[in-house]
Amino acid sequence: MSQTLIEKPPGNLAVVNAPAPVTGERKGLTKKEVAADHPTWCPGCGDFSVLALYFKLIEKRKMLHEKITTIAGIGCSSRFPYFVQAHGAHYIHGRALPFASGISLSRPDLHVFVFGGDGDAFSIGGNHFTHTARKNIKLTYCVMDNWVYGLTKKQTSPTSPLGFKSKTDQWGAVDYPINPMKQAISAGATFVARTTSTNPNHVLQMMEAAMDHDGFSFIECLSECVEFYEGAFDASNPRKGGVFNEVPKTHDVTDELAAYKLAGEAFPGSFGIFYKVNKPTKNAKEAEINKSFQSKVTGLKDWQILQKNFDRMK
Ligand SMILES: Cc1ncc(C[n+]2csc(CCOP(=O)(O)OP(=O)(O)O)c2C)c(N)n1
Ligand code: SF4
Ligand SMILES: [Mg+2]
Repeated sequence: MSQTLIEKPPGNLAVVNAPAPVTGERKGLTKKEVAADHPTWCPGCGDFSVLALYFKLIEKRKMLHEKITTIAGIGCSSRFPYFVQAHGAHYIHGRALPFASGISLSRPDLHVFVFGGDGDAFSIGGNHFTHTARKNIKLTYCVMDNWVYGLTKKQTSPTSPLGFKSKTDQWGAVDYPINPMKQAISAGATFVARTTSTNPNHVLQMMEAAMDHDGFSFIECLSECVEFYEGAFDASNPRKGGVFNEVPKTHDVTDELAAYKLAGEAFPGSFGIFYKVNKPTKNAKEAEINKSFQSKVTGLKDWQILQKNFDRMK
């Protein structure tokens, strides 16, 4: 398997693991085949578990190399695509979603997975999060929330709780944290779920449900940074004396207000699917426009139609 460096944006490395073409009968991949480099995360980092479950998902769903697309921004969690032996990119800080949107819109045969951290998603990438959600672009965004900037060694993140002492808040964080679940619901995400890396079966369950959703699916996955925020999620981990409560069976996932109420519960709150509705995706709407346009310009290829549009803007 060859690893090809593609043209990189200034300051960041984009890498594509280009699998060799396979002939003959195709089988799904095993974890061994899809695991690339040895992850460079600190021993005990919650991100290991998320990666292992992604491999499990690939294996379980018998996915093929060329159908796996893993995109991320910058951060410890965003190193994710480096460790997956398939197509992917470690893109610009906070810009994973627009990059992934382009792939999703142009390749309806793929399901795009985006992984990243709380800083990447809600600080520098905050706007992209809102707009990708409201456009209902078909992809899965799994934010590995550790309530801190890990890669840059302990700065306050948008999800750090009040009072958290960091390099940027020596006396404790004074800014109110954002609530990722509320943010996702109010932005228009059509699938909003919450899980924690300490419950592997649950993570896999959420990933599968997200992948099967036709629209923008968002998962907040608590993933402890053992180096800079040790014990942050103990209250949600039964092995550390905490409680893991699943979303009540009576919860109506199509009820936006009920989902919002769940999102407002005090930590550790509930885990599971908070919100899930079916709405036309941007993918479907664009495909519809293209189809009707193509009937008027028979004989032209997609790129020629696009070129015509650009020419019109000149
Ligand atoms: C444009 C730009 N600004 C700032 C940085 C520095 N930087 C890299 S990762 C990061 C935050 C990472 O935090 P998070 O997304 O929570 O990921 P984690 O490391 O915690 O997994 C920052 C500020 C950068 N690489 N590029
Ligand atoms: S610094 Fe924190 S988030 Fe980064 S690899 Fe280490 S434990 Fe994980
Ligand atoms: Mg983080």
